[in-house]
Amino acid sequence: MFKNVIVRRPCRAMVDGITTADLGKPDYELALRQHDSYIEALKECGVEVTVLEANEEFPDSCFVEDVALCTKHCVIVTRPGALSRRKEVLQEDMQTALKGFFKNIEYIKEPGTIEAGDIMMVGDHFYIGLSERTNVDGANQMISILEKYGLSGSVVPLKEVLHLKTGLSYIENNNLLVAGEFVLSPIFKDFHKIVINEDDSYSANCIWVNDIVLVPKGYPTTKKAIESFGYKVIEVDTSEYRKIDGGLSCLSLRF
Ligand code: CIR
Repeated sequence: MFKNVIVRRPCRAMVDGITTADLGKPDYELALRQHDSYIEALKECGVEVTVLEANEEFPDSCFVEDVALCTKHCVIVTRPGALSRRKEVLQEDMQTALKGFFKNIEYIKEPGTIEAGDIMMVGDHFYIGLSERTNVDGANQMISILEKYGLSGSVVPLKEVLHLKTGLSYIENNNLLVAGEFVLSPIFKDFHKIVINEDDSYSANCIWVNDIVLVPKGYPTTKKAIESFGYKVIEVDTSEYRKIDGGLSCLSLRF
């Protein structure tokens, strides 16, 4: 169960966020309204939502998922691989929020890089994608820290996706949403897989919050497949975040 969520309001500079999507610039006003709906949906899942103010210094700073890994026993502050995002982890309000929730705070150090969008939690185990943002040193530091707290981690080399969770979401009860390069991967063979077809691959990024699954709006096949497993689904429109390669998981820290 999750009790808390941290989000950060998108800043105006989000329109210049890092992107490979080729879908045009986000509409800032619409992005704000979508963020409101995202927060409402999270509240429906029974969590307490901490909302940090927008920070114009960092265009991608609404994607708070990447700056920290929250576990049962500690929080690990990352070291983003994207240079324009590296100092996002130092934002004072984020540090203060994390310190308010966690007694144990750990940090990934140079030359390690890691963004927590590359990390998928399955119980006490954490799968870590090796990507353009997350290097071997960052992953190894993360695994050592996890082990110190009785948790474990393992690496997953990525080929195409930005982050591990761009193509994978664990929705508990051994159920895993999978798209693209992960569909046939032997690493995930023991999960019950819900395969997302190529055209809908954006919807492989969903979040489980206390037995409710948040699904991006506009993917009825994915929604039905998840509902058929007995989950309640809430759709949230993330069209403006998609334009800068972001999805549902990227927009929050859940713990
Ligand atoms: C970036 O490229 O860093 C942002 N435009 C998107 C970050 C998405 N975050 C995530 O998948 N956890």
